[in-house]
Amino acid sequence: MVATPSPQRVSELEREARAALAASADEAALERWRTATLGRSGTLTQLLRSLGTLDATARREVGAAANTLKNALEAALEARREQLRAAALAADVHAGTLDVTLPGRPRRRGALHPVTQTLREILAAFTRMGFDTVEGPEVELDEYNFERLRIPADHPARDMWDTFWLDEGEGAARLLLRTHTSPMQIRYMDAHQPPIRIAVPGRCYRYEATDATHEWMMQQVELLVVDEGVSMADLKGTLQEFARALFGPERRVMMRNSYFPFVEPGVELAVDCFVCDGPPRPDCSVCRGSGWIEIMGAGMVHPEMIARAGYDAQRYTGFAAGMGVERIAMLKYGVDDIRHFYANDLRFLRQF
Ligand code: FA5
Repeated sequence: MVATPSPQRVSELEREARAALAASADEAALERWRTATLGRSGTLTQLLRSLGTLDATARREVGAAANTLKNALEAALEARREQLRAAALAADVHAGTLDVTLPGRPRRRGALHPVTQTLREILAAFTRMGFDTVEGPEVELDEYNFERLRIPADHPARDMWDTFWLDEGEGAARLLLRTHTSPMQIRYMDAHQPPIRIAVPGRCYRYEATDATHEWMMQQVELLVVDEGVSMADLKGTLQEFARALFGPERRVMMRNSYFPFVEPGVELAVDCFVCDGPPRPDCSVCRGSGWIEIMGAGMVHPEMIARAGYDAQRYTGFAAGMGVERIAMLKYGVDDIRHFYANDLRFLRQF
């Protein structure tokens, strides 16, 4: 049975409710208080519902008082909740379970992959020498990867690059994963006129067994320079300046004869082995006892390619080079097995 609503009843209810609120000491008690007072069948809600039994004047008076009380009690509940929270925090601090003087936990910062760092250094060195950076497709046509580099279908030089063929196209239109970045020599010459001075970074793929210096996926940077009067001396000077910029003056570089169908003459650039670091050791897995690590192939652009690009082969000459970024990263950081780079082992990667 609910008491008849009256101003006295409102005051009485307020006294009781405030006392009960003051006695509620945790979140659960606050929730019980809210249900008992302001909830659907709470005391104040019932009082408001029974206002209809009063005459108009009394209803207005008691109604106003009850609504004011409702707002006041809601505010009092929030204030009590805040008070309890502050008290709990103070107790925690006092008990020492929360040390607000502790320094924040630092977030571990990510870093660029060592091969990416090396690639950026290589490109920066060539940018300083006036090269533009351009990129080409990883899925390439036989035409650009082989044919137009003077490696026709029956040419034994195809054996130098074990190829991942894609099951589409035939002959020169057959698709493959490029085995080197050299196809961009052709693509670029087709679309531009000399003078040309470009560096072409990119991933290359070879279907071959892996070992300490061979991966099936690796990155290369191709160089192509075509202009009037470009000579072997320019090639040598550019590569020596590059080796000095990346490895410092103390690492020795060596150029020796090599063969690539798209250059004439062809050379290979090697850097002395950082593992042996002196007289070569016969059991060294990195240089295989030779004392040298090959980092790139290079040479003078074959005159036939200059002519096929539509340039005057009497007037223009050029040089090209293709280097392995992982090999260079190995030399820079003294990594003795190329397979570490892509093994996704954070213990290895965090060292750089
Ligand atoms: C080429 O790929 C030629 N396109 C390079 C070239 C360009 C010659 C322009 C002349 C003119 P080669 O197969 O030697 O050549 O590879 C070039 C470099 O890529 C090597 O010196 C080596 O540093 C790197 N390389 C080759 N195969 C691998 C491999 N499996 N894993 C890691 N690095 C490799």
